[in-house]
Amino acid sequence: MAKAAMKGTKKAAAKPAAKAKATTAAKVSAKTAKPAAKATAKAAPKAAANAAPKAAAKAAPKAKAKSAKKPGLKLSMLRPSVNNMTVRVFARAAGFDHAETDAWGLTRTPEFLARNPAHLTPMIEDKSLPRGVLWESCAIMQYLANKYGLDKFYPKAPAKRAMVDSAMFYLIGTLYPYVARATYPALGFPQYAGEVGHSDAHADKKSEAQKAAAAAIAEPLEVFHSFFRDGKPFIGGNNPSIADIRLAATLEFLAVIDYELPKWAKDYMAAIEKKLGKAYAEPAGDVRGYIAHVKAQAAA
Ligand SMILES: N[C@@H](CCC(=O)N[C@@H](CS)C(=O)NCC(=O)O)C(=O)O
Repeated sequence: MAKAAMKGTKKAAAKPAAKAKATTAAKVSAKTAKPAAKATAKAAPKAAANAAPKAAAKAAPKAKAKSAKKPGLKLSMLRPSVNNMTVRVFARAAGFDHAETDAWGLTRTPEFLARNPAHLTPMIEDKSLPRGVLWESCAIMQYLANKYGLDKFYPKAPAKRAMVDSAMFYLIGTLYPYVARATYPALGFPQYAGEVGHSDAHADKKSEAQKAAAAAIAEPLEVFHSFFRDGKPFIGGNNPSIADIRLAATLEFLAVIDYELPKWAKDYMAAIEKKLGKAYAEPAGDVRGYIAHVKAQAAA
């Protein structure tokens, strides 16, 4: 979404601190904090990631003091966005020591554009990346899961990983455009160029297009349930994968149009929130706060 469309919405969704430190200690820190692991995640990420502490200890005995350090992460984000919510949830659930910078009003500044010509958030900064930054929520989660060996969120086995990848590509390429067309008008976000909602068409035509998009959501939704979950609690099995985080966050937007989610989807979202706790609830609160704000405005 473009920043212009989000003007006046910041207060509703924003929390007082522009920079937030994640407090959740999770998998990453647990792995790197093992007493016998003398290598830091930075110095020997694979060793730390694969929990091969003894080998790592021999390889890098001097790094002991740093072993309890959680990986740092610089994340630029916008609070009302579910694309951003996805990475914010993941960063908390995976236990990164991350600093969030609210990019409100900054995405089109020359400084931001020089680093990220797509002007999109979420964006992470990481010196080991060829261009120093990375955007696209799914690519960010894949990269961080690869780098730190977060197999719980992104399985290593090629077949299992392929299902997670397929679910995420399907979401970004098929479900999300429907969700955007159905919800962006109500959220006050601009529609994509070339679409009815973005054109000078009569309001009736725009409303028709919005309704058609909302009606189209049911099919991919059912595919996530019957094909990707396939009787399991989550796409990832017994634990939410990065595809589950991406899906649950996306579905949050549907509340703005009072979309009647099937029971399984409501239960699924509740199960993710229960499993991830504050890691999910906190970023979700920003999106929900924004939705409550636009709904209150529409009702006034
Ligand atoms: N497919 C991308 C979408 C990212 C996106 O649309 N970001 C919007 C917020 S929802 C943004 O940063 N807009 C700011 C701008 O365009 O200036 C993802 O999943 O990360």
